[in-house]
Amino acid sequence: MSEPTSLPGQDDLVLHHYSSSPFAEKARLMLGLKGLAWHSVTVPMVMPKPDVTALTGGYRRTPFLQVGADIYCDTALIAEVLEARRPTPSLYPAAMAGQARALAQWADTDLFWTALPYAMQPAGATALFAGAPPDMLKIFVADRKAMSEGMPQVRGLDAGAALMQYLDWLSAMLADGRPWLLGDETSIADLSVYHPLWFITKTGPLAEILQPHEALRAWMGRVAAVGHGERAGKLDGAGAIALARASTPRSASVAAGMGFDAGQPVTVTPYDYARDAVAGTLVGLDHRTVTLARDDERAGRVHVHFPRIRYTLKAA
Ligand SMILES: N[C@@H](CCC(=O)N[C@@H](CS)C(=O)NCC(=O)O)C(=O)O
Repeated sequence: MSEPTSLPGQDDLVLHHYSSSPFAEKARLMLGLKGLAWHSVTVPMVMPKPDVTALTGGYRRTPFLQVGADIYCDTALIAEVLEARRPTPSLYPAAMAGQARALAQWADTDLFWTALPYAMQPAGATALFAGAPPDMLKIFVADRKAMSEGMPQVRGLDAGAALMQYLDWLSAMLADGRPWLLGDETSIADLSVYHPLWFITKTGPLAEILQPHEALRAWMGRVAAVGHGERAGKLDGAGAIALARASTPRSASVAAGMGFDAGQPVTVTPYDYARDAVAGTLVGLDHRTVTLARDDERAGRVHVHFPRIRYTLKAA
């Protein structure tokens, strides 16, 4: 008989992720940079994800962070939550904060959506899915095709050409011998640029594209050495839902002049892909974040938080 395991506390950090997810690797590294302890929930790579959507209300992307009955979607927001929890070392050091945010946003969008089609060319996909059940690649490709419907489809050769240029740009940043992309301090830019390149390292022969970039590869070694913080425990989806149910969401407030009122029924939808609308009651809003309250049959009352950038907020 297995020992009953106790749930994490209402203030503990719970990361919902899977090991091969690049954005999850960014989140794990953020936890590592901050030296934080966290509990781990492994989520499925493809739909359906009933335990995920019980908590998020429909947002399916990976990772997300749970703190009791508060659910933080998107690594841009997870970074802010971790920064508030442990301000040093900062993900946005004062001397480079603006540049770090802008470079991170480029990496999480353009660089990631260049690395992905490059990596998913046949040789890369074969390496990435080596050892997976025979149908997994097919299931994955169909899932991601449905998820990214309407996005421009970048061909492998186009992605490869763009990636070569992007690697040159990044190498040029390190040409003066600085340890981190923006100077002497690690920032969110390092972790955001790292995760698409980390994904490329798993693509067998396609990883050769990194070979000429010696300084960049040495920098990747420094980022990897940041580590993942302390894995305090493991939890399954049902445990995470039980934790939400046993917790009370944090209070939030709606700022005046943002075009919406507290208590209004709204939806929040990612702009770009995985455009599943999350519906709820507006309880928090400013120019940086939006928070919905939802009542879930299994998870009870939860607050689901999104960044304001790259998410559409609409009256329901
Ligand atoms: N902007 C999001 C992007 C997250 C993202 O695209 N994650 C990928 C995995 S690396 C994903 O959600 N894929 C579909 C899935 O896991 O269901 C973030 O920063 O968290």
